[in-house]
Amino acid sequence: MAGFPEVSRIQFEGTTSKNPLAFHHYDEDAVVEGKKMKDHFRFSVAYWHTMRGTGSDPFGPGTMIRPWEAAVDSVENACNRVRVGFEFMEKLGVPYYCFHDRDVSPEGKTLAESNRNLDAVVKVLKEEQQRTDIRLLWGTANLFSNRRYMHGAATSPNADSFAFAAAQVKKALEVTKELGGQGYTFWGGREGYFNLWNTDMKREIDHLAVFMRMAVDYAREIGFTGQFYFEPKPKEPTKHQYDSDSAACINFLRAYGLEKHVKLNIEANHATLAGHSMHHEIEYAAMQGMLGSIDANYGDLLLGWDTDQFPTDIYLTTQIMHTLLKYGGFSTGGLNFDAKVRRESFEPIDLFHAHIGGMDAFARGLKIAAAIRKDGALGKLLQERYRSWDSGIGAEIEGGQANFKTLEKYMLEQGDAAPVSSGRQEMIENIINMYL
Ligand code: XLS
Ligand code: NI
Ligand code: NI
Repeated sequence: MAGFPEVSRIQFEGTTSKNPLAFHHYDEDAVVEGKKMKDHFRFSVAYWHTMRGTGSDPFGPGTMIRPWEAAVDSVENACNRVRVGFEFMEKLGVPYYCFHDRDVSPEGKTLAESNRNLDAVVKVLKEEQQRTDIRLLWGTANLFSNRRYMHGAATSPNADSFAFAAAQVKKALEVTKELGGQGYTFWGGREGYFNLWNTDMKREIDHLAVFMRMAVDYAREIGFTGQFYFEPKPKEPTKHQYDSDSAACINFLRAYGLEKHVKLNIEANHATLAGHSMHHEIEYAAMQGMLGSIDANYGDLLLGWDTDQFPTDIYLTTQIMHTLLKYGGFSTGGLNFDAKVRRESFEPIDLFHAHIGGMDAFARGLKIAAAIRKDGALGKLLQERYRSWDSGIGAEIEGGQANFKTLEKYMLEQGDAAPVSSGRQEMIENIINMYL
């Protein structure tokens, strides 16, 4: 099998340890704000990157050394890879994983053959889940690699591409249910366009909604009770992805009456591609009651594409954890490392370093965010900043007792607005830095 014989279970060794193959902050049973660290994060490994990433880029082929991979992929090889994947997750101490149908098993010549391949691998996934405590956070279908999806899947101008995608998602839902998956994710894939001259945008977006509705209906029919997620991304592969950002996704879901069934799965690198911060994207989704799950990664702003790096930036993880704590944390979702080791980090051991770094960065972010909240430093400042809404005219407006006429009357009497206060932006940023 040749997995990771040289590595044993990664241990928490604390901040004094210099062992790179140990956690320095992630202590899974340590309690923060009344909850164990592992329950705050619900860390997940992304099968497509960790087990299938080759390191190829537009300028060269794969570089990864993966001793367990056979020269030619087969169902047998895919089954063996599952065992290696579970060995990795067990040694890392991660409770969840996520996959696309085509990451775990090879695509066949026909739909029936692909389904048979998937069934064979799912058997092993199930065995491994039973052998360990590792569970499926969410499943999904790859509706973007095969050439039949070059114009999109649910939004393809070709109805057969839509039909094939539907059959694929039907099977992926069955498999997700079979494995006790807690969710199912739709990421746009190639649902979007390059050129409006050849695109009927209205028709395509209508089709996307029909597709999701069919998925929701089928889930109900087979008794799959997991949470559906929609994953925003503004571009790549297409120029305009239809699932652009949190606000656009929520608008789409509400416009088509899907908001009761689908929440968002938000990815840090997609947020920055959209010209937002991750902090903005999760806060926006959470305030709308739509934050479901997170794809944890980080994008290099100088490169400007979806670099999917492991998150090591404490400022970013602090922001994410601060918003999560504020809104009560995950229920079905988790932090899925939708991240890949660099092409130059080609040895199996690099997979451990990458995930350990991400988990430790989030553990630090959690501790920092909890400390900020404990002292109430920001809370007090915010309360003060919005004080004018707590009584008087502010309370009347919020209470729905004011209108343009009463407000004009009020201002005619006042003569001018009361003086505004300083935003104290720099002071607040300095306060945050005191906790880092
Ligand atoms: C690609 C997406 C993808 C989804 C799952 O950019 O992040 O990996 O998370 O289809
Ligand atoms: Ni993702
Ligand atoms: Ni991505």
